[in-house]
Amino acid sequence: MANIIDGKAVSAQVKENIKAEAAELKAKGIEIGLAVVIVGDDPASQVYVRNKEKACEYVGFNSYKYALPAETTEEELLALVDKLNNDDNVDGILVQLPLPKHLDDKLIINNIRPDKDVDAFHPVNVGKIMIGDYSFLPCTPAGVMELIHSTGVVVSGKKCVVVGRSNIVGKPMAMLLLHESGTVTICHSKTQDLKEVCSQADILVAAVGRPKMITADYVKEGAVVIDVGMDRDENGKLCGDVDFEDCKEKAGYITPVPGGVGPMTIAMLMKNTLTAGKLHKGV
Ligand code: BQF
Repeated sequence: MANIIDGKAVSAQVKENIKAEAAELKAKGIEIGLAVVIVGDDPASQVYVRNKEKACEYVGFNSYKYALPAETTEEELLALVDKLNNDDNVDGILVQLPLPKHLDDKLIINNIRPDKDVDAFHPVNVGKIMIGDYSFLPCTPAGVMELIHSTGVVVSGKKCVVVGRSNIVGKPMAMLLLHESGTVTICHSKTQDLKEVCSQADILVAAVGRPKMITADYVKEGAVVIDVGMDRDENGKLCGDVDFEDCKEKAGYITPVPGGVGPMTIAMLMKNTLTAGKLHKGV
C-alpha cells in the first residue's frame, strides 16, 4: 500500500506559516490584498473562487471579489483590470479562468501588471520561469513540487514524466522538475507507447483531464504518482486522472482527489499573494 500524500495537511502547514507572517506584517501596519475576478456563473469556477476567498480570510489577507455578469464586455473587464492594477490595496490580481467564450483570456492576462500576476500566467512571468528567475511560480505546479518534497523523494537525477502539456500545468510543471535536475519527459495525446513511457517514471504527474486514465500498468513499482486531474467519473463523482484504487498498491506515494493537489494550488496562491504584497510594500 502506497503512502497517501495528504495535500490538505501539507497545505494547512503552508497556510499556517503564511498566516503567521501576515500577522507580523499587520502588526507593522501592512495589509495584504487579493482581488479575485469571476465572469459568468460557471459552477466549478464559483467553487474555486469561494475556496480562494476562504483561504484569504484564513491567512488574514483582504480579499476583494468582483463577480461580473457573463455578458461583460472586453472593455469593461479591461477597465476593471486597469483599476486593480492601480489600486494600492490590491497586491494580487486573479482573473478566474476559463472566461466566457467572447472574452480573450490571453488579452486579459496580458493586461494584468506582472508584479500583481499571482497566477504567474503573464508572458513576462512565464518567461522568468523558463530562465529560473522568478518571484511567482504557477500555483498548481508549485503545489505539486511541495507535495513531492513532502515525500522526501529527491527529484535530482530521477525520471520524471508529465502527462499533459497545457500552459497552466504541464509545461511549467516540466520546467520546475527540470530546475531540480529531473530528467523530464512531457507526454500528450500524440505520444506513442504512453503506457511504456509512464511506467519508467520515478515521478509521474498526470494533468490530462481524462478520468482515471492512469491505471496500475502505467505506474512503476514504488513511483511517486501525482494526480492533477479534476474530473468526473461515470457517476458524476469528482475523481482524478489517476485510477487511485488501481494504483495505490503499486505506487510508493500517491495523491488522492480530492485532498491532494487541489488544496496545494490554493495554498501556493496565498504564498504568491504574500510575495506580491511584500514586493509592493518594500518588505
Ligand atoms: C480539493 C482548477 C481546473 C480548471 C481550473 C481544493 C480546489 C480544488 C480541489 C481548488 C482548480 C483546481 C482551481 C480541492 C482551484 C484547484 O480539496 O481537492 C481546492 O479550488 N482549485 C481553479 O481555480 O481553477 C481550475 C482546476
